Amino acid sequence: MTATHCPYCALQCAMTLTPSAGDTPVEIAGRDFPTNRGGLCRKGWTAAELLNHPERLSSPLIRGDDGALRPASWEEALERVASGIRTVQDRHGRDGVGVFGSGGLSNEKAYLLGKFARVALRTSRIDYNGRFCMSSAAAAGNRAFGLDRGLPFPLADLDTADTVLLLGSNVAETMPPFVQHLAGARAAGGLIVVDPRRSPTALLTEDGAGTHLAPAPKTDLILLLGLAHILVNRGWLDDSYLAARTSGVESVIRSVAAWWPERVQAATGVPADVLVRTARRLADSARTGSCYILTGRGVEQHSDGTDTATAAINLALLLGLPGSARGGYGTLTGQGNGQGGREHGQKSDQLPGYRKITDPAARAHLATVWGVREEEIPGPGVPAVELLSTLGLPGGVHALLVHGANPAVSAPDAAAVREGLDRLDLLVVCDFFPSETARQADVVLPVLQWAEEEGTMTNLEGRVLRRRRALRPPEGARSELWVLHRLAALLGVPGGFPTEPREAFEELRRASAGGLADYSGISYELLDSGAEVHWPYPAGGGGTPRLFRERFAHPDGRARLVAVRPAVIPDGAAALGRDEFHLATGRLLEHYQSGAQTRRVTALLEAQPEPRLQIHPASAARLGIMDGAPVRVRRSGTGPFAPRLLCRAEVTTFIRLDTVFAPFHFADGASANQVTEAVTDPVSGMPEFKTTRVRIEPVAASSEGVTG
Ligand SMILES: Nc1nc2c(c(=O)[nH]1)N[C@H]1C(S)=C(S)[C@@H](COP(=O)(O)OP(=O)(O)OC[C@H]3O[C@@H](n4cnc5c(=O)[nH]c(N)nc54)[C@H](O)[C@@H]3O)O[C@H]1N2
Ligand SMILES: Nc1nc2c(c(=O)[nH]1)N[C@H]1C(S)=C(S)[C@@H](COP(=O)(O)OP(=O)(O)OC[C@H]3O[C@@H](n4cnc5c(=O)[nH]c(N)nc54)[C@H](O)[C@@H]3O)O[C@H]1N2
Ligand code: SF4
Ligand SMILES: [Mo]
Repeated sequence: MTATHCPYCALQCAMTLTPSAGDTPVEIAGRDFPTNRGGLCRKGWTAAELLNHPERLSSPLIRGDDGALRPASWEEALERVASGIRTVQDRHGRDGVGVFGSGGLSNEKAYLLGKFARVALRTSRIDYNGRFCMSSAAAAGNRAFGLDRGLPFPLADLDTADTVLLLGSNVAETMPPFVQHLAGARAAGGLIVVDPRRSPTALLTEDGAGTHLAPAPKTDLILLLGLAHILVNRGWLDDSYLAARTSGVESVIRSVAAWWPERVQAATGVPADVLVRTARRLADSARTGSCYILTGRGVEQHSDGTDTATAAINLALLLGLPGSARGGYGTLTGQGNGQGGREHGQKSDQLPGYRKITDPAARAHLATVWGVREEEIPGPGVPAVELLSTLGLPGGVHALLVHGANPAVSAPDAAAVREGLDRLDLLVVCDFFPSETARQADVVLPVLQWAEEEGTMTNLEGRVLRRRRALRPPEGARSELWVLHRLAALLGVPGGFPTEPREAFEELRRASAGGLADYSGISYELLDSGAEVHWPYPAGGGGTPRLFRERFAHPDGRARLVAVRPAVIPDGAAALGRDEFHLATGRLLEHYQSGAQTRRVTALLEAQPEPRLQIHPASAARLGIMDGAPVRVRRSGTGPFAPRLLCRAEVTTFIRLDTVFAPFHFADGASANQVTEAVTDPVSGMPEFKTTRVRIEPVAASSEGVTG
């Protein structure tokens, strides 16, 4: 029996794997752990089916002259990659090669991938799918606290909360075992869910358990300014905390002055009296109980996501919560290693230990650890959406290495990304399944799955944990560390790329030492001893389950309130043209991300075989759309040949009249990212997945099929 963790989301539910003689090589059982307490969701329970799946890649593939992918030896495939990289770099310079990483990679892989880009490829062009996921909340956290760790406290602290304000997060589907940590707040009637949909999480507020606020999409910033306005006006601020622990409060007080409740009601649709009641609840709880404010992708994946997360942090600071024993602010990290993945150097502007690549001291430290000259380390690159927009174009990237992402499905304006991937001289994809991105590749390299290798992950609480090997990998697949090691050697960098995860972790410890995300006191032995390990964990010190208790991470020790303002002030429904809707995209319980994994699990695909567009009955009736009927969704203002999302309608009262919702887990014409736009937040580079203006048409049954 092997004790490990789920391959999917950032809750990193603990599980045991027991060898099995049945259809799957192991049997999965939940294991007691602070985040899941033995519980697993449907994705976790069924994860073993992918280990011996018939579509599992077991040999490298190379695109032949006939245009088809054919099996090849590792030697031939790696030589093809290395020579392709050399050709592109000769022609276009070092930055002609790009790397696209992932918050799904273990800490060891993420670290060595960043090092591979900077030391073996010497390219600045590396970024990762976490840019789609955590970048706005990370930017806001860095700005306010001087440090970004999703939850600066253990998840179990939520258990004692009597009030939890959950903005743009649907944990009932995205992290089902999380819901048990909301039991206290629900029992106290204090779960407040902010979501334009009556999502399964919003339903948890029913029967006296709390309140559901359903603002128009992308009006959360105004909603938060409105709540802050009420706190200020009623004198419900924690003045002594603000004086002792923060700076910038005056400018925030001024900036919320104009957001009186009736004005906020007009912009968001949330009634003024509900706003006042919500503010009172937060203030009472912060004073006498325990109050948490949490954000998810619903408020972060907008072009103003950093400012919206900042407004949520400001609200928490006005209430005196961050770093106190009476509550806090946190963002719910998404991918399995979404936290660790953003600490070890996959970000275009970052070096390991959450260091800035422009900081001379950081560069000098890494130059020593890596045994290179400081000036050999490239400068900052460009964030993911920009990187993907340059594929195959002059001055852009002409070869791309993809590790742990499926941007052909998950990137905004995915059809344009697929065209860019086609323009590349060389696309190399490491995966264990023929994902949509892998299908476009010139070389596909089959790597190991979670239960076949050792490693560490860092969950949404900044808790570092061990992933353990329970199975022998299939013949033909190789570990990603081995791939990087071999490729580096072929590129003339024979040393410095260990193939053993433990050795990679030892180097990561040194690389992170002294950085914000300091792992230097953590070892495999420590993790295996069952110790609770939260970073920062400096050598010779201890871990940090609760951050900011004494001071924030800015040099003056204070948290910064930063005044933020909405860029555009929507005028209620008038912001939309006639027959226009806000398309919000997001998740279903059964599928994970681009669906590359979960669309291959029988029970999950049977439960959710295709996307459905949630639309309100009144809107559907106006457009002549019946429940279950095929519809075509197109971005407003696009021409007749622009990409469309084709799916069936799900007519439901659980959504606002002006909003429709589609999951993004499906491919090709059923991909929601056919319609989303590559618009990004100016601070973080986070794409706006959560609002696109669309028009919807019923599809005559005979004119076009609906794909699943
Ligand atoms: N089942 C499942 N679980 C997952 C994942 C998965 O793919 N599938 N992925 C993991 C990852 S990487 C992530 S990042 C997390 C994401 O976890 P969540 O953030 O919980 O997931 P989403 O469905 O993207 O968005 C949450 C909610 O935001 C709402 N929303 C949309 N627009 C707005 C808005 O303008 N304002 C507000 N207030 N709400 C809005 C949507 O209606 C939706 O219910 O989930 C993780 N867990
Ligand atoms: N419209 C819309 N689009 C979105 C979002 C949204 O809410 N709406 N959410 C965004 C968010 S938050 C995220 S996080 C992204 C994620 O989107 P993607 O980056 O596409 O994520 P996955 O589908 O998890 O893709 C992971 C791929 O890597 C493979 N893989 C898994 N583990 C490993 C590994 O260790 N090594 C290697 N080499 N491969 C591995 C899997 O088989 C899979 O093919 O999608 C974003 N896209
Ligand atoms: S909640 Fe996340 S970590 Fe837990 S079982 Fe489900 S997918 Fe896995
Ligand atoms: Mo994510």
